Amino acid sequence: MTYAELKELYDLPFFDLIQRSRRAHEAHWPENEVQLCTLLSIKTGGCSEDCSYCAQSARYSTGVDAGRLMPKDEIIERAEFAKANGSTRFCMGAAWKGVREGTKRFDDVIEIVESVSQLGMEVCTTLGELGPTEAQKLKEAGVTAYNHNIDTSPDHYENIVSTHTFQDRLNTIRNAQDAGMSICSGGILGLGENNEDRLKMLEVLSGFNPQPESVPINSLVPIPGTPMAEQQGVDTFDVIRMIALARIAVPKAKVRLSAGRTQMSEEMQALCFFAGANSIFYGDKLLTTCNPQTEADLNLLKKLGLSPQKPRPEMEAPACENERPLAPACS
Ligand code: SAM
Ligand code: DTB
Ligand code: SF4
Repeated sequence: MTYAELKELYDLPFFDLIQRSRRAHEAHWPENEVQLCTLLSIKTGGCSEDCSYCAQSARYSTGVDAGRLMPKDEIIERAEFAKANGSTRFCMGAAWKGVREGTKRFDDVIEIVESVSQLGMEVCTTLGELGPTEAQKLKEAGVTAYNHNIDTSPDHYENIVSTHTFQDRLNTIRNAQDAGMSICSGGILGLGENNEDRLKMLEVLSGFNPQPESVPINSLVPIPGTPMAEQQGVDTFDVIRMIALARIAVPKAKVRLSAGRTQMSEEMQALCFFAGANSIFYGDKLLTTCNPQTEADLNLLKKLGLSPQKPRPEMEAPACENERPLAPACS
């Protein structure tokens, strides 16, 4: 969808917008299901990048120490626990600029993915930049989806990160798609962006070919010590509008209500589900920050008559729909 189309929808009265997104939601996701995804930080902190929102950048004093890659056995144990608790996707995150073939770190990750992929959950990784070879190897090892967020608009990106570019993010996404992995890509609300930036972010996401399999919408968790520590929270209705727009712009994607849920009321989350969210991170920790307790999440789903989505471990990447380019080039 173009910026102009998104803007027209954004300017609708709130109820008109969520009525439209509800229709798109029901057309593609009639089952009243919510996907439960468990996140695990397999390598925490000490990252060379300067993403100004991130607790794990070595540039800021956030109290998050640099750790080593978690041993495989421990990761498998956590993945089995996640599966036993109803998660159908296991997402492993590493605080790296990226991974390179021929390094011990990459060989270790490949071994971990091979083992986790035997457990019958969708396997997602988020390891930073990938080249074509790394993407191919991860796909062969069993990664179903690669998470790489564009985070904000092309124009605003340089205000939040200086150690890599928006185009670098697009290149990794292209490499992951070319290797046959599904893409999980979304962004963060509350990075000092304006409405235009938010809509331009969605324009880029909806222009991917194929479109992302999932779109995480994170609300900034302000981390003391980072340049974003004092950012104002985003208005509740703006978050819901973005969920609604994501549902309309990328109708077949899972729209994941991601970071920031501990600050959201049950009523707000219910409106997000109504407007088109159908996935959450499940488990009491995200990467370094808190997430709602699992029991609270299960209770909320029950109260709303929603059920956890059934597993689809064989998930294939969506096919390209035509010869459109990946996304508008950065200017
Ligand atoms: N290093 C990898 C990367 O940059 O893609 C993977 C890990 S990174 C922490 C994954 C994503 O988490 C970021 O792209 C960002 O969208 C989200 N994130 C990180 N810190 C956050 C925060 N404080 N609040 C909200 N979302 C955050
Ligand atoms: C995504 O979009 N959000 C998740 C996951 N992908 C990797 C990460 C949220 C991190 C929130 C801050 C923290 O826990 O450090
Ligand atoms: Fe590193 Fe990813 Fe955090 Fe950026 S978002 S500092 S790349 S871990």
